[in-house]
Amino acid sequence: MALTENKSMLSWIDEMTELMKPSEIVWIDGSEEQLEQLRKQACQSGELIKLNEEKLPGCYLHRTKPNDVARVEARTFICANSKEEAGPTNNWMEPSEAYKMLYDIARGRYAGRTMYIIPYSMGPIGSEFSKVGIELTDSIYVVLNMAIMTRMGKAVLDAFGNESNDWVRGLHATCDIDEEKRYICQFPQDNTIISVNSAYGGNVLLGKKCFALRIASYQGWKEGWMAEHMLILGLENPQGEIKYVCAAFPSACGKTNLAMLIPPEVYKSKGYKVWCVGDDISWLRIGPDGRLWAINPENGFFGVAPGTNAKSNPNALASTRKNTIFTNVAQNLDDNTVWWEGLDKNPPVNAVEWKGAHVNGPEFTAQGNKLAHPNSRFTAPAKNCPCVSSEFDSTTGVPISAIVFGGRRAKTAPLVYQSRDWNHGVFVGSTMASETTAAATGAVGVVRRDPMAMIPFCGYNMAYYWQHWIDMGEKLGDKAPKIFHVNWFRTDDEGNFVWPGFGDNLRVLDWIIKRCEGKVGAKETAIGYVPEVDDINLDGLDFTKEDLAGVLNVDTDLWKAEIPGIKEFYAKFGDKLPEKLQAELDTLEAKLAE
Ligand code: OXD
Ligand code: MN
Repeated sequence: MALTENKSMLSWIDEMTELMKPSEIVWIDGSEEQLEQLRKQACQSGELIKLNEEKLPGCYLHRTKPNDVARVEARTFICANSKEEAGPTNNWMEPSEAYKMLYDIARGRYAGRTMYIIPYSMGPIGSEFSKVGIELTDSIYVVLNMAIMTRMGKAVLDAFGNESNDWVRGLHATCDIDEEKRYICQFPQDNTIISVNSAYGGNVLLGKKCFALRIASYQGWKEGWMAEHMLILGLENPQGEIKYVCAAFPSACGKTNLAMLIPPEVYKSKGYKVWCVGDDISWLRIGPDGRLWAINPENGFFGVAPGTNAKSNPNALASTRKNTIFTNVAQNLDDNTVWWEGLDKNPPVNAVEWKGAHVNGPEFTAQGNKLAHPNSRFTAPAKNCPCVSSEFDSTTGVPISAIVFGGRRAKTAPLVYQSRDWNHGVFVGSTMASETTAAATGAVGVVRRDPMAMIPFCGYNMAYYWQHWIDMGEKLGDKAPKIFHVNWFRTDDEGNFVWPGFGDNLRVLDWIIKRCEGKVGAKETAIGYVPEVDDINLDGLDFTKEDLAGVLNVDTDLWKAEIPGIKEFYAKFGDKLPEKLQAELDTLEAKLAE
């Protein structure tokens, strides 16, 4: 029986039922009973493996097909009405052609299968920030992951009511997991997402990247708010005051680690604490007080497992100890637990590697093989996190004091700098870049531009997106958060990272908050404000002031060498590039020439 009487929902579901021809239809009501029954069913079919109930209560392991282990940007399309609206950084397909192609691929593909109807809310149910979606899927794995990553079930529909048509349609069909016919398509003008031939998280948990970033960034543009690829954290000082920061880094630059940071001892002992509101996405609106407020639209973490350990991120590890779904990690058959590279130094002897082969872990890894896929994941409830913020479910969100951009740069960007003002900050975000590492591409030091870490996720022309940022800054006026850039990845001449990173990044956050409060000065450089060496607290750290001066150094020649790359990147946007950004580029060039 349908869980809603909303006509726009029911008629779309009817249309999709006609197209997909499911043998059975199940509405997901969000009850623990129903989810438990689905877990049992998935264990019987082999889709999930139940892990050790004592050591990992409520945890399961899932293996995807080896050809389906990551987001596929080359097969991700923004089906805007015109190519120009999708912009030069997105793949584009004409919407009617895309619908035809996708419906041809998907037609009848639920035959003999169950269609699960998942009503979900991105953001706390009933919050003004929140948006509702319906995902149709034939995968229990998707249902169970969505149950962790979103607020879902009947309560969402009850709060949404029967009138509104403002909800996102999401169709997922597993089909044959055929890479050649895999498509992840967003139709921003129609509030619609269609994903076929994949069963991997980022491509099929439609609430996450597809909705909360691609569709939502478009909605934010039209409706006057912002959807960003940003973590949200709260930094509590010994007086109990909490200041909130949003930060955007490209994938694989440590967002989850920063979001759950454990302060170094000198800070902890004084009473400093870090609270995690979100590790990946934030939705930002101007509040009644004129400040910028943020919520995390998600309800869980879809984190990369390899490298997560008791030292790098104890809070993330703790989050995975119950009610978690692991994807493509290794299984330890001796105690039916999980393992991944970087968890500890002891790969299990009696192991099943991520593709399902039974191997001797130490021998297998000694031969250079990976037991867990490098993009293996945990899907963990946010409430599991020991440092989850008390504001996590707040319907009004948290007020943002600072926005931090970051990238992986060996030499150019200093440890931290502050933009001169909002528009300069937008310029800094728009020129964000990371250098590739040898492990990733074989070509070391290739600069990849990833503005605001949104290159794979902006649902419309990035030039319009930048203009939207500029417009938001105008509305915020002097209540706008201050904008910073950080780089934890400066290297010495031997290629070793200089700054210790991890928990010690709090020392940089501390400076950022002091700047927001006007409690500390700074040195003006061509690229913005850089800390004075005495203003970053190095207590308890084996790191000299000379070392610090080294990572704070702004090398004018290197920055001059940056300019042609920025120009080349901006040129892609032609006359759509906001004038204010061109002006910022001219200012930078002039300041570097001084
Ligand atoms: C992610 C990503 O999975 O950014 O969060 O790739
Ligand atoms: Mn991400």
